[in-house]
Amino acid sequence: MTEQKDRELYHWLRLIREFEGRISALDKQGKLSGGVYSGKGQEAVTVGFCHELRKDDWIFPLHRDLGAFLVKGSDPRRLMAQIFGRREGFSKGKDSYLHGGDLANGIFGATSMLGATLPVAAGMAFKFKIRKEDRVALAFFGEGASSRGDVHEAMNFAGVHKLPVVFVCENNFYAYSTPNELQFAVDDVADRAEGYGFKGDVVNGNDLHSVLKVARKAIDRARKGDGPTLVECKTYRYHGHSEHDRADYREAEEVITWESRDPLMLWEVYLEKKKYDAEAIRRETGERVRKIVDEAVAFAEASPPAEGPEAMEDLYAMPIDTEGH
Ligand SMILES: Cc1ncc(C[n+]2csc(CCOP(=O)(O)OP(=O)(O)O)c2C)c(N)n1
Repeated sequence: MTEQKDRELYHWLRLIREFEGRISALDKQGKLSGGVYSGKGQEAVTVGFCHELRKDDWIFPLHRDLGAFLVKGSDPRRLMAQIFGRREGFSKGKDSYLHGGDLANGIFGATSMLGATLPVAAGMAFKFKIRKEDRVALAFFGEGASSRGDVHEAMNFAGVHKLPVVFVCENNFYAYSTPNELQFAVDDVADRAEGYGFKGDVVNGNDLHSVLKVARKAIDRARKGDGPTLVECKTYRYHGHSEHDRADYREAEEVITWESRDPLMLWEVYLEKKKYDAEAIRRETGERVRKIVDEAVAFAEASPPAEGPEAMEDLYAMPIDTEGH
């Protein structure tokens, strides 16, 4: 890869970390309403997959995939306004982070029912196939969500129709406090792909190089019409399930072990080994992402909340007028 590309990928990793770090701090200051679900530690997954997508592809992120919005092209200022629940956010002040999609950038909003977006992703991929468009739908979900019936239906349907969809399981070892051994009886979630008639891959989700390689293959396969892939990324969330969860169900050693596999640190080692001026890249990137996040917070804080009557807007689709009226 070129130095420019290596720097660009580092920029995304750092921007997500800075953005989420700021949200955690704002939450502690009582400035946000609604839950905050930090993906700190999982950045290489969203960067690796979203970086390989085209603008006209669609993603279906869940509660811990805020980074996917940034890499797929959302304006950081509008994303922050969404998190503040302000009028300039995607939901125009009617919701916090969780359910806001950014339709102009091909990002479908999450639903509270985990896994319920996967059949929608399969449906969108079905549309692409019917229209003979070489576009891809990509759905993120946790290993906890993988136990839902919707997930089975989506994968089965996608396998039968060989749809251009990529299913990305972020296995961070805990669904809230439920560990893997109480979640599924197979070795890997990816083992299930065989039962649906398509390929399953397991990848180190903290190593951006590995994620990029698998992501490219899965996305190319979908785009070429060779059907779905289930990719399981083994990764770890440093924070608790949400900011109020101290995550006492984990051993300190386990957390430390994973922090020593930090995706940003690994990429910094790579930049050094490539003999770039890693120190300068680190400094310049840090300054740039801090500025982006400062501006996003200032924009969000200046954005007004919605007025009462606006609560009734955008609730229903306009009826389709078949009579030409
Ligand atoms: C169907 C459903 N069951 C339970 C919940 C409550 N809940 C929200 S997040 C969560 C943990 C999900 O774990 P996982 O899917 O592994 O994703 P992670 O939070 O680890 O990223 C639970 C149980 C929910 N939102 N939807």
